[in-house]
Amino acid sequence: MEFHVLTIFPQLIMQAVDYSILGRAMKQGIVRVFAHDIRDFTHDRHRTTDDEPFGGGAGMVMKVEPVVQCLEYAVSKYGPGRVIVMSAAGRLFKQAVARELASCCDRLYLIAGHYEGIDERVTEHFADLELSIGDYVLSGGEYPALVVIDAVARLLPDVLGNRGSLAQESHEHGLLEYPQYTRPRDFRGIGVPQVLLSGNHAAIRKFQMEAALQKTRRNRPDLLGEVNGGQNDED
Ligand code: 9D3
Repeated sequence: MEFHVLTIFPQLIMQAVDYSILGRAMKQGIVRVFAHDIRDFTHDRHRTTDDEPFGGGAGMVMKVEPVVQCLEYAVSKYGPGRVIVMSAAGRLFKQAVARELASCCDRLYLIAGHYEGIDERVTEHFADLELSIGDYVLSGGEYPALVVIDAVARLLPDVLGNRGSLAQESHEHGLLEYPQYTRPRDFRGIGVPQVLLSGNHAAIRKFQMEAALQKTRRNRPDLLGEVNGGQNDED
């Protein structure tokens, strides 16, 4: 699968992508990542990619021409694909979206803006989807694009040595993961739950289910459809 990131920081994308499972998947040829420099598609002496917003307001907006020309160049060279604008105002990127993209797309174009946002004409006329990775303010779409690439790439057959459906397991049952422990059994007097050392597999499963439920209740009551006291969620 090919991921094409349109950005003014192409080196950031390529350097980040060399690490972890993505680096391996890329060497295996399962995943290919390209970073296209939006600045290469400016035509003025200062290589300007942003401008003041019509209607006023703080900050700068990424200009439509360099972004669209960059996209058209990449599409003409590599072929068509799903076009996604990374935006704080996008639809929330969830595991289900990652699964959908992994199964239905061979080539993704991820437009990562910087500044206060991208000229809406890019989103409205040249993109299929607008995605946010969560309710917090970042300074650009570069890390969000990397998040999408990582989440989608690890679902592809043969990435991670796959394990195919195992890679999807974590959020599938709607609970958070149960806590895990490894050696040593005693770290500075802090032990591990006895039952995990018991060899009683039925008891172990039961403990893990209860621990997962307890953790979900504490950290993500929204996943259980319970009322959140306003402690953990927004901001
Ligand atoms: C005027 C309000 N703006 C700043 C408070 C909105 C805004 C514009 C541009 C907020 C962030 C950004 C830059 N962020 C992204 O491009 C972005 C993003 C994010 O900030 N959070 C979560 N997901 C994403 S995807 C792209």
